[in-house]
Parts: sequence; C-alpha cells; structure tokens
Amino acid sequence: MLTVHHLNNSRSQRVLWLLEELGVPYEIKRYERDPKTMLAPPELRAVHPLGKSPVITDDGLTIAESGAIVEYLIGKYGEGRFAPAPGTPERLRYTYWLHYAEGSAMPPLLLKLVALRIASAPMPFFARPIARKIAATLQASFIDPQLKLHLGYIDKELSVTGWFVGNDFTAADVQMSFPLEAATARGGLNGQIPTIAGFLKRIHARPAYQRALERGGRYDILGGD
Ligand SMILES: N[C@@H](CCC(=O)N[C@@H](CS)C(=O)NCC(=O)O)C(=O)O
Repeated sequence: MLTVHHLNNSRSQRVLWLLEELGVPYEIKRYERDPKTMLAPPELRAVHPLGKSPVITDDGLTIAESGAIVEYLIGKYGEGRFAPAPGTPERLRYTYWLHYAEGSAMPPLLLKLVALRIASAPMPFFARPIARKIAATLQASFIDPQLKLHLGYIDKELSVTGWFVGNDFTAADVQMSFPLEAATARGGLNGQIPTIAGFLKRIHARPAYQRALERGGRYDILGGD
C-alpha cells in the first residue's frame, strides 16, 4: 500500500488531496513538528536523508519533493486524468507550473516567514531594534516587491480560465495550491486578489480536498514552512 509520510501543517496535505482526487488507496504515517523549531522530527530522516515532508513510499520506491511526487502519481495512477496529453503545449505549461510552485513562488514566501520570525524571536533587548530593522528593511526592499510581482503574474495567468492549465482542474492546480494558501496566510493577501481568492474557494470546496483535510488533520500553514 502507498504510504504518505505526513508532517502536520505541511505541503504533504497537497499529496493527500491529489491521492483523494485520484481515488488511490493510501495509508498515512504521521510526524509532528517540533513546536519550538517547527522542524520535522529526526525519524523522517530514516525515510529520506533530508527529513522533509512530503515523502511517499510505493512499490519499494521512496519519492520526495512534491513536484516529483505529483509527476509520479499522475504517471502511475492518472489514467489520463488531471494532466494534459504528453507532447502538447498544454503539457509544457503544466510542467512549468509544477516547477514554478516550488522553484519560484515559494522562495519569497519562505523569506517572508523567516523575516517575521526574526522580528519576533527571543533575543537580548538591545539586539531587538537592530534585528527588527534588518527584518523590516529586507521585507520592504526585497520580499514584499517580489511577492507583489509573483502574485500579480499569477493573478493575470489565472484570470484567463480560473485554472492554471486549460479549462479544467489539473494536478498543476494542486501543486500551486500551497504557495497560494501560504501567500494568503502569511503574505497578507486576505482576499485582496479576487482571482486568487476565487481559485482557493473553488479548490477548497472540492470533495476530495475536504476528504484530504479530514484524513490529514489540522492544517494551519501559518505555523510552518
Ligand atoms: N520543495 C520541497 C520542500 C519540502 C519542505 O521543505 N517541507 C517542509 C514542510 S512544508 C518540511 O519538511 N519542513 C520541516 C523541516 O524542514 O524539518 C517539496 O516541495 O517537497
């Protein structure tokens, strides 16, 4: 049976969701973040050397990195669903979004999380104003303009059909859900971009998304990276 090594409040929620969309049976092995560091527990390193989630094990294979997991699941269990036909321009666009989600959209969001944590981290009182100043400057000069650039781009792309590829839901929408949920949670979006808010509302209403939430447990991406 396929196993999802699931870290609470993490990207592996996305894998549970795709498995629910595909109707593939799976079991969940749960891992809890350290409440102070928010890092995964060391047991996850026994599954994959980096000890990050998601990781899946299936048929003797261990697969990490959410984009690779999505490609594997669609290739093995998709039966033509949730991805455009190989060799088409739509497939190239689909591949683009699978990579863009982690390669381009997530880095500024991760930096934002780090900047927010620096500003609120415990430290000697005399260091606090300096740390806050550095975090604020980093946000104002780099992180926030980058987020604006990416979110404006995503807004434009999504406004064509409401999905990332073509007229229908694909696994690219699953892969892009996490950066958009993270942007809403920590990027201060709060529904300010109607296209993105509408996309999130549509995906959250999908029965498979709801089932994945029930199986995965609490999902509060504010808490982690
Ligand atoms: N690009 C990787 C990122 C994996 C990643 O950083 N996962 C986070 C959870 S969202 C994690 O495991 N954090 C805990 C840690 O680094 O110990 C992917 O998409 O799979």
